[in-house]
Amino acid sequence: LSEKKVTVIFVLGGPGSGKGTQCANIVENYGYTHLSAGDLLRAEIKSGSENGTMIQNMIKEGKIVPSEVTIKLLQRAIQETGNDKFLIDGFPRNEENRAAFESVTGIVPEFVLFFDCPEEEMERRLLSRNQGRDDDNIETIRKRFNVYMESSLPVIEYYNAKGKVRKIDAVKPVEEVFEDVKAVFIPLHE
Ligand code: UP5
Ligand code: MG
Repeated sequence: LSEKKVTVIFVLGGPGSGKGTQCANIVENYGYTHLSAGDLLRAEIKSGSENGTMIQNMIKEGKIVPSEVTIKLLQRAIQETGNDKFLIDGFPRNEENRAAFESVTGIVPEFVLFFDCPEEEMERRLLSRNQGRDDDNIETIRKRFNVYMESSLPVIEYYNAKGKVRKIDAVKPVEEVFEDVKAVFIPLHE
């Protein structure tokens, strides 16, 4: 992996802040490959892997899956595509994720796209998503919010201190949020 020069943007923000929605828009317009860590973990459960039950239990509790599991899935996905630029959505979620990814892959993100959204709006979105996700119930949503505040926000703070965070107001309608996202990407692609 290290000999292949890849560009990585971490897409972070709370549960239901719109990471997946906006990544789909970015892919359409700017040719990145979207890797959602949560989607990769959910696919791993479905595949019947030996880690499946452990992953399922952790997601149900809103806990962060051990980084070696998630990093292996991300590395495999990066290697499988022919692309050289990636949006990594929903990872790293804690300081250990962040440090392990950097040391295992040698990849440092170009920047962090941060979707900033109030909790009550995120809760409303998650409760009305209706895609049958095991973690979209009020008990698990509360746990996800707590883990986000305690473990994931410090990662965003870490990158913010390095001047690497591009913060987006994510409470607006999808199209308006994407206008702000474009303002971040246009200068990189002209
Ligand atoms: N929606 C989106 N944008 C909107 C807008 N501007 N206005 C109104 N509605 C909007 O959006 C959520 C819903 O809101 C959708 O119905 C959408 O239409 C609507 P979405 O784009 O799906 O938001 P997203 O931020 O992607 O929400 P998601 O629920 O996927 O975020 P999480 O971070 O909670 O979920 P993730 O899949 O990343 O992780 C799930 C779990 O996996 C974690 O809790 C954890 O247990 C585990 N995990 C790990 O352990 N390690 C990892 O590295 C990653 C995940
Ligand atoms: Mg998502």
